[in-house]
Amino acid sequence: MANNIDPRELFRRYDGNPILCATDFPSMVNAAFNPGATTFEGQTLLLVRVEMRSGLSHLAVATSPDGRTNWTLDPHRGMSPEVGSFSEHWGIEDPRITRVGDEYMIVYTGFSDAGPLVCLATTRDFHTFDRRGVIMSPDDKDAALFPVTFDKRWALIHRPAPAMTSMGNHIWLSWSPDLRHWGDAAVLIPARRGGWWDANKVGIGPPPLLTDEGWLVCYHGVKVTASGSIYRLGLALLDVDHPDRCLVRGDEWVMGPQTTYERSGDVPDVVFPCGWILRDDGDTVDMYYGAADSTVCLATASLRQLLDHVQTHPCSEPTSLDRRRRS
Ligand code: BMA
Repeated sequence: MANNIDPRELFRRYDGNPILCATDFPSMVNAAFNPGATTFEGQTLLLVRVEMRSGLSHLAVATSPDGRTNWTLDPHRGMSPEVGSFSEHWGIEDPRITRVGDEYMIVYTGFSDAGPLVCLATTRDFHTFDRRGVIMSPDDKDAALFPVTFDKRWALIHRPAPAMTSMGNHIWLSWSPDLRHWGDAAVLIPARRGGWWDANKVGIGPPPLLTDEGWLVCYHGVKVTASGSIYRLGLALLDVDHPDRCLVRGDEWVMGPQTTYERSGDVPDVVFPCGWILRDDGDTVDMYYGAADSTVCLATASLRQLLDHVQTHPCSEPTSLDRRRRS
């Protein structure tokens, strides 16, 4: 399936991709994609966005002993949109899971009557979910929590969409003392402009990953072309104690749609990760992503190589927002 893939690519696609698709589900569904990922009771657990043949999505639990094979879909576990809810009226999408102690914080998109917004729910078992409500009003999506607090405040990465779309959709960071009240918002990673691969629209991928050199961030950038949008992935590194400071941002994308399953599907030319897992060897990063809004796939990288890459390929052209924040 892999077409013209350069062996020097940082992320290596799993030979068995896609690891999950619509026909793996007991009932007829349209697509399975954009999974959140974590480890739970010694297994890899994915919270998969399942789009029904109504067009609306819910989240299903899939587990595997090795994160690659023998996936089990448990029909009794997962999250459905809350019945009668304004904020989840048209479904729930794109979960990012952050583990805090033995609690899992799930930040996901609610498709509300007023547009996409950001919701938070917590769970300890992926059977029952405690909804903590809407934490960002519309239009806002692509959000993830850090697993620790900074001076007793939680930090959330999110992506509001301005009414004036020509201003660009940037990645923001907001703070909260209690996971309910959010403020002190500022742009964290601005969309670039012009011909860049991440011009005009960017959004967080998986939750930030803590490393000795800072918080490693993988984000998607969207390039609009004559035949549609291309969703690719780039890297940035945030300060360990001050995650609102971007230490370095890579200039090149590190993964883009190349295989048939990424280039063709409901939405062609999309790679869209919502979860990654650092394995016990401390270096293997398994990244789970949606391919073409149709299937669930896996790509693996070395953490050392990701960190080296972002630090040796710094952005050569800071945006005006970057320059303002540094002055
Ligand atoms: C984004 C999100 C994702 C989707 C992607 C590509 O805006 O809505 O759920 O995978 O577009 O269609």
